[in-house]
Amino acid sequence: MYFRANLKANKIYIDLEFAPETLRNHFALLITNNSIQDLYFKISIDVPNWSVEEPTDGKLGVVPSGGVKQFTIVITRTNPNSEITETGNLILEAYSDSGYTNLVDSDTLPIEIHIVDIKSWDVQGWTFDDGTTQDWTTNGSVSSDRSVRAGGYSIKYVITTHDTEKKETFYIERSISIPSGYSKALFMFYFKWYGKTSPANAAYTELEYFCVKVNGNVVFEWGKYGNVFELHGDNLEEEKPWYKCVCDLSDYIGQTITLRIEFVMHTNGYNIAYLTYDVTWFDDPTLGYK
Ligand SMILES: [Ca+2]
Ligand SMILES: [Ca+2]
Repeated sequence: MYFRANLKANKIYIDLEFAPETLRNHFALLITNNSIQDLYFKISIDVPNWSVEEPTDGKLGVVPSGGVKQFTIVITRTNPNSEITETGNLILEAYSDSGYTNLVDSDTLPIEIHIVDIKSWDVQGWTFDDGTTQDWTTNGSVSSDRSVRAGGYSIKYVITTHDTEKKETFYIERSISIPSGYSKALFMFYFKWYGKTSPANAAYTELEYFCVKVNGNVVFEWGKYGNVFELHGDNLEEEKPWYKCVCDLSDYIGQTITLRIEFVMHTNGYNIAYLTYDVTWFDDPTLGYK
C-alpha cells in the first residue's frame, strides 16, 4: 500500500430536524502518503443515492511524499424525509500525476450513513430558552442574540482582541443519565460561529477545534489537522449558519456520564486601533435513545 487513509467516522449520522431538501454531510479524511513520490488523490462514493459534492470531481489534490493531510469531504443526497440506513464504500484512488491519468493505488473504505430523526425518539433536551443554562456548567453566558428557535436563547462565548494573540476554550458540561433498556443513544447539538478581523494583513480568527468528551475521553472531534472555521486576512467578516453535530453514545447506555463539549477559539488582531472578534454559540443539546 502506497498510502493510508483514516476516515474519521465510518458511521455518519445525519439528523432530519430543519434538514433542507438536499442533505449535506461534512466529514474528515486523513491521508498519509507513505510512498517516495508525491501522490494525487481522488475520492468517489459508492452508496446508492449519494454523491461527492466537494471537492469538485472528487479531486483532492496532492499529498507530498511522506506527508499527512486532512481533507474535508462533502457528500450530498436528496432528503428522504424519513429515517433510513444506507451502506457502501468510499473509493480512494492515488495517481502519480496531477492530470489523474496514471493510477498507482486504490483503497476501499466501508461506510454506514444513518439518517435519523432523533427528536422522534425518547429524548432529554435543553433549549436554554428560559434564559438559564438549565444546569449545564459553562464558562460562556446565556444570550438572546442567537437561538435555534426564534425568540429563545443559546450559550455564547466571545473573544475580542486588538493586537494580542488569544486562544481560549469554551466549554459546556453536565452529568447525564442514559437510561437502560435501549440499544441506540445519539447526542446532537447545534453550534454557530462568527468572525471578524481587523484591518491588518496578518489578522486571523478561528474556531480551531471542537470535541465531545465523555468522562474526560474524546468521543468525537473536528479540526485536529485544520481549523473548523477560519478567517485569515484583513477586514474579513463572516457569520456561519447553525451547524449540527451528531455523535454516538450507545456505549454509555445505562450509565451516568459527564458530558462535556469544548470549542477551542484562536484569534489575533495585530492592530491596536481595531477589534478582532471570535464568537461561538451552542444550542439545543439533545440526547435521544431508542
Ligand atoms: Ca435555544
Ligand atoms: Ca490556530
